[in-house]
Amino acid sequence: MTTREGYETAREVYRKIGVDTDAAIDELNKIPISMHCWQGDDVAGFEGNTKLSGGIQATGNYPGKARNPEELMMDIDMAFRLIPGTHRINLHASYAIFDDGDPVDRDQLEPKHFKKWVEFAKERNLGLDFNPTFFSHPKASNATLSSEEEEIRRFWIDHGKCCLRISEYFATELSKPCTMNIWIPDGLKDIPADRFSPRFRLKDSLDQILSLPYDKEKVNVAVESKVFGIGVESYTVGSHEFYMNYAAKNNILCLLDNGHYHPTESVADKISSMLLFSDKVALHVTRSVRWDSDHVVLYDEETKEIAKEIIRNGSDRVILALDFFDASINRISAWVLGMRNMQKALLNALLLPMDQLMKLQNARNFTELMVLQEELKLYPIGDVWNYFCELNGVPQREEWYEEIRDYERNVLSKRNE
Ligand code: RNT
Ligand code: ZN
Repeated sequence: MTTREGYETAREVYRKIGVDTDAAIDELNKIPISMHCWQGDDVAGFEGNTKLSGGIQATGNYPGKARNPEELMMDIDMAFRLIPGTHRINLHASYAIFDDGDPVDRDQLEPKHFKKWVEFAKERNLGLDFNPTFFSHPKASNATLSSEEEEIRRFWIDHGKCCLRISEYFATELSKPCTMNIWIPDGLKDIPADRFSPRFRLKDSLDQILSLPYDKEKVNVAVESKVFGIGVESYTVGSHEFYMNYAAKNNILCLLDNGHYHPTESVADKISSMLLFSDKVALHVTRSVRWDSDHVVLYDEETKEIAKEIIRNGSDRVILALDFFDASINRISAWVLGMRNMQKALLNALLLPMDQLMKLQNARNFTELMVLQEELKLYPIGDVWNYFCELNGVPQREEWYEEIRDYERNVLSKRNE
């Protein structure tokens, strides 16, 4: 059976429950996902400081990691050859490219340090998103935007402002809005004496960064909270309540990373509440195994539930990015799997007879609702997925892995640490 024949049979199966598979495919093609550059090199960046700090960790030492901009770009290209659709790249400030051999510190970064990334994105019709880097730096060893040392806090405020200018430059050059996400690692290992003052300073620092005039149509500023990090287990300055209130009051975006909540909390459940009170919400989709471990996104229940909420509430209202860093497996496979899995989860949501399911809920017919939801799990989504891959000219099923194997043999295995 050809892919097309498989698809036609599946289309008929879905048609019987009122689902239009062609429409689902069109819709899926319109949803860009921001692929995080930092999976390609274990969040190392190009500043020559390979020590990751800030309570996050990439574990493993799988060979072949990208060591410079050329290699990272090559690897991103390889990944995008295997991922259906046109997407975005999420950069961190630590991925600045100083080609005149004249590096500057993070409080001096300028758009020109990201010119090569803009050229790269332009040639490929990709969008760019951005993140100031408030970790892996000597001035971040204690605290950043919440620091009690005014000189340190000033440095990081200036970094935030530089990044806002760079984000605007991305949006202008690419004629696509750029999301700039702020996450800081500030917190305390043990019981604080004063929870208020660091938060007061963080609020003031954010106010100062955002006092820089910028075009709100071009740059979506987002703030990302966290429950805890390694070494800062007892207190996180940028908590969920802090940022949710800050974002609401200042009309910026709240970013929800599904690794950043208590393990029984569900980010899928938060999306509808956020969207009742703001236009948009931003997401970092990841997989936490017992803690914010940043494992590769799978096609699992949590991801599917998040995707359902994205589709139910309007995919144009959710700014979607991935965030994980696994150094124990082929890094390009990690990207491809995470991206394809997120897309599969979106497709799964697009193939649900949403109206019918909602009707059952409203009629409080919970038996039939459960029956249908369970039976839908074995509907032939795979045939629709394969056809979607064929339409986009990327390999189907596990066939993509062969290309990674060749790339590993011909390119990655020749890289030495
Ligand atoms: C850390 C946050 C943050 C980072 C990236 C590298 O816990 O999730 O988003 O992962 O900025
Ligand atoms: Zn994150």
